[in-house]
Amino acid sequence: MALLPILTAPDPRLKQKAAPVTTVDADVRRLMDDMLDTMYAAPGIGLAAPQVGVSKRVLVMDVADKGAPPHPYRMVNPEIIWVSDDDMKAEEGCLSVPQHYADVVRPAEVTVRWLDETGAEREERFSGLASVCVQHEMDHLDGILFLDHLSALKRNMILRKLTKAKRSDPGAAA
Ligand code: GNR
Ligand code: NI
Repeated sequence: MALLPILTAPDPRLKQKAAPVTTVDADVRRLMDDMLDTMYAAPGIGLAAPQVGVSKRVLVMDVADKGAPPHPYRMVNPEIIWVSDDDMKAEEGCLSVPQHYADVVRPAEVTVRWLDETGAEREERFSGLASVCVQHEMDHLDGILFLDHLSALKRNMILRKLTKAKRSDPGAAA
């Protein structure tokens, strides 16, 4: 069990495109376990490796209802292989954009293909909150934050507040 520090915007490491994983080895498995510990502790429903300063195409998520058994996903090199024609709008937050929330429009459903923790290929169609979450996490792998889906006016307003918050409490941001 290890908790990793979560980077907050603005941080250049959150803007970088992460590199594919070449082998799903013990190090990658430990990274995903540590990311799940960090995500549950936050608490959050998803976490992408760039948020903990690791520039690899790795994400974890668990959108199970509170009280229901946990249902963690560990995804390596995920790819969206199908998107629905219809869109959905949902309010999003981000552990790297603390205390700010905004509506984002995305495809309502997506099919994702990835490697699991054993290196096996998996594929699943997601809808609802799971669809929002997996798209939000995959954006992180390409250096995209939910802020980048907003108008420049809204984005810059939030970024200015985050910069100010960091200046008055630099320890709050890793
Ligand atoms: O915990 C999280 N909640 C959330 C809510 C709505 C849409 C997306 C998310 S993901 C977020 C955790 C996070 O920042 N993952 O990158
Ligand atoms: Ni996020």
